[in-house]
Amino acid sequence: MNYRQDTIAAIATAPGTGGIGIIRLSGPDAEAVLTRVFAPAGGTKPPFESHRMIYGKLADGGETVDECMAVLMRAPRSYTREDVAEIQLHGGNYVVNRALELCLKHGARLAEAGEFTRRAFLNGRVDLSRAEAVMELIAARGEKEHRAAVRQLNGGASAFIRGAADALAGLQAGLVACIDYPEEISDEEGAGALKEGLDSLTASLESAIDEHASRLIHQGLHVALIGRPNVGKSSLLNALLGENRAIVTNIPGTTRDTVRGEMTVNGFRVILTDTAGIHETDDPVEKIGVERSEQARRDADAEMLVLDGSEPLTETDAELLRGLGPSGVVVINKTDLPQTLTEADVRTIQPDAECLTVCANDAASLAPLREWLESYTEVSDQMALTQPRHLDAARRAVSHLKDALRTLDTFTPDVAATDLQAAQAALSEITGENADEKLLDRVFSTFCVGK
Ligand SMILES: Nc1nc2c(ncn2[C@@H]2O[C@H](COP(=O)(O)OP(=O)(O)OP(=O)(O)O)[C@@H](O)[C@H]2O)c(=O)[nH]1
Ligand SMILES: [Mg+2]
Repeated sequence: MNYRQDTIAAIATAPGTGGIGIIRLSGPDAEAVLTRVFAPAGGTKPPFESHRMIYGKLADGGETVDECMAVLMRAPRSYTREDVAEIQLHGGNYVVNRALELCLKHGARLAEAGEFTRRAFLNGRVDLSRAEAVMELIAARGEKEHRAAVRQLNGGASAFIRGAADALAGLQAGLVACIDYPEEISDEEGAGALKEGLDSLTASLESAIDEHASRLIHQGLHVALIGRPNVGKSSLLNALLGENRAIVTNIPGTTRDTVRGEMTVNGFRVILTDTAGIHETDDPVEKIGVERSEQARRDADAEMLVLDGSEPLTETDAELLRGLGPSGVVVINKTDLPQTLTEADVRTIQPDAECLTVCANDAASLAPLREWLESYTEVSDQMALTQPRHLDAARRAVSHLKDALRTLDTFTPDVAATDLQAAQAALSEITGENADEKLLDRVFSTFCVGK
């Protein structure tokens, strides 16, 4: 999409019926379009006073469409730094869509996804990382997602990347001096200082790439409850969620398909997946259920392997224990019954596994399980780079910096210069400096229309 100087319009509020619905216009004709569709009450005449809400009527020819409020925000004191008008209507589907049609009929063009924010970016109001933060803020479902978005919106990631880009520019200048004045700076001496600088820049970027926080923010923590039939997986799911999500009976094989539930831990979403008990079966439906359990186990970030403390360890238990990864926890359930399975049995197969004992019928006994989930959702308060696109660009920058370090070892500074340029290009993708249309299309296509 090419950036155009025309006037765009869109419904800025969510679809459906609400208290109010807002139409937003941006561009050189925002005021002209507003004047054509909106008649202020009390004799107010255009030109409208900037940033002042006025009451009036939205009219299509002689027909009143709605009584509404309108505000004009003259450039550059607006979201897009262009003239922006907003019309606040009664939030019915019909009224809002009719108002939009009216604006389109009177000279505006329907905005594309993210086009208002794209204009804010192109007019230099926000950099790309801050523009993306607007969308992250809208999408935030929990406290931590919200906090990360606000940090990004306040320029946290941008400031960090600009600092890194400045440091890199300094290193590039040093390298150019090495190339241009080889007689003044011996290669070895120059390369030594450069390498130190590259090392510290690489380390600072690597420590800012927070994969774990990024995944927690964008996907939440996915935990699968795994075990043979009747050990109490569904009971544990229900107890952790505090609701009767999955069916519980004393009949083995009660859960036949995966059942999901969400809870919040440390401000992050935790998605628990209860699964069908894993066992050998010829029943075709049960077979599919067991396959789904195994798939859920593979897809999850972490696994709760549930065992029944009131029964001896079975071959299926042992096999599941052998397959337990480092992100798994063993949960010995039914501790209210006489115990025939102990932690020592688990240790014979998985000597280092974390092992918790609980009783699904006793909420207080689940505290260690909740603590385990909490430890999994701990992140640094800084959360420097968490946006997937930023992580990808920062990772590429790090890889180019490492290439440069290797080339410096072979005293080929001109090759290193190319690596540093590539690193600089990757960093500037984050803030959007010199961003090409393709990158902007990719970023803004994820936005909603009207933002
Ligand atoms: N005494 C006692 N019974 C429990 C406990 N947890 C679960 N149960 C009982 O064990 C039986 C099986 O529980 P479920 O939660 O359905 O077990 P499941 O692992 O989901 O079983 P499937 O869906 O068949 O794989 C039910 O009768 C539960 O009431 C517990 O901690 N103590
Ligand atoms: Mg079950």
